[in-house]
Amino acid sequence: MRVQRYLGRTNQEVVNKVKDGLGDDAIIISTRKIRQKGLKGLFTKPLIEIVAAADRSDQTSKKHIDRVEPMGISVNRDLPAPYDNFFERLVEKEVQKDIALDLIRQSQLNSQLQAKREPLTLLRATIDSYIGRPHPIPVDLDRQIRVLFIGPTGVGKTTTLAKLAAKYSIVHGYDVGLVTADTYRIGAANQLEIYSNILDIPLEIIYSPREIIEPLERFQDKDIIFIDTAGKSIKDEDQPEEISTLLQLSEANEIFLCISASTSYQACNNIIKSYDFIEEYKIIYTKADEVTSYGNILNCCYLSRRPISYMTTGQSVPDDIIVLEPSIIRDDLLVL
Ligand SMILES: Nc1nc2c(ncn2[C@@H]2O[C@H](COP(=O)(O)OP(=O)(O)OP(=O)(O)O)[C@@H](O)[C@H]2O)c(=O)[nH]1
Ligand SMILES: [Mg+2]
Repeated sequence: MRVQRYLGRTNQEVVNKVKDGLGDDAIIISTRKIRQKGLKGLFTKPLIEIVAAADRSDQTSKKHIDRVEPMGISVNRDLPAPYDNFFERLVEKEVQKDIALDLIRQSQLNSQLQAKREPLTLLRATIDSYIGRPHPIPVDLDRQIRVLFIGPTGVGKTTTLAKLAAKYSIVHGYDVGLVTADTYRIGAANQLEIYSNILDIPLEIIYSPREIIEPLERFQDKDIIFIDTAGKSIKDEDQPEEISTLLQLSEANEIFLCISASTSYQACNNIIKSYDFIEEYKIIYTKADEVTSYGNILNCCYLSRRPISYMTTGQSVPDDIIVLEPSIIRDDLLVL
């Protein structure tokens, strides 16, 4: 993938430069207006900057673009056909209006570059690029993996953990250990104990984040350790410190934030903000079987800018979990 930055006075001028530089198959990654620095900038029109990328399979050093940053522009909502219909459809599927517009504007810009492609094809590609590739736990493990589950109360953390623990132990044949740090709710540890007995996987219970050290020592020969945490309200002020301590002491290398697929735009915004203190995590969208469209998942992807991983589709352990390919969301949003 070759990535280039182009500047010009008008959109059309910059798009032409992109075409000349990267060819007709380039895709626009971001666009923004920039002002020149100093006094001169106050008296001159801002320039348009477009960053675009093109596949260059002949290149030895490839920069892998995993996901595209949304443009974050607001526009005139007077859209030409067929984009006006796409806009209506996305909004009907609960995509936030500003996000739907952003997607459409990005697709329109790309249509200036790739005139041969259908608008629907361009919109599909734009949605995919906003969602990004999924990052599930690797199947080929070459070292011990420690997987930590976090998220609001009742979203399905423990059930999702049990699904993945069952898959990695039964299907992939790995030696698995379970730790639960959830001793807040009566019966919480018991819930995981039941899975531990059924799956014949050992479980350790800890009563404070600092107690994680010993179970990890006992599990030092395990291939993969799943760590469950208590669901917390985003208003809980102790949460960042507790999770940070657990993260630090457990040296977790896979962190999954579970968010319900029905989470509204505003609620998702609040959740994402409350977990901002974590440098790297991936999102699992749970309870997808309980929603009629995946618009809120797209909203959340847009807001979080974090990688996606899995989607859970029911209560059954271990069956109701899939790797979340962007096409699953995109096809739902674009089907009438
Ligand atoms: N419909 C549906 N229900 C689910 C799914 N995943 C979990 N559940 C149900 O959601 C409820 C809560 O699941 P838990 O796994 O206990 O959720 P949790 O996030 O661990 O809850 P706390 O630990 O209390 O914060 C249970 O009744 C699960 O069976 C799913 O994908 N679809
Ligand atoms: Mg739980």
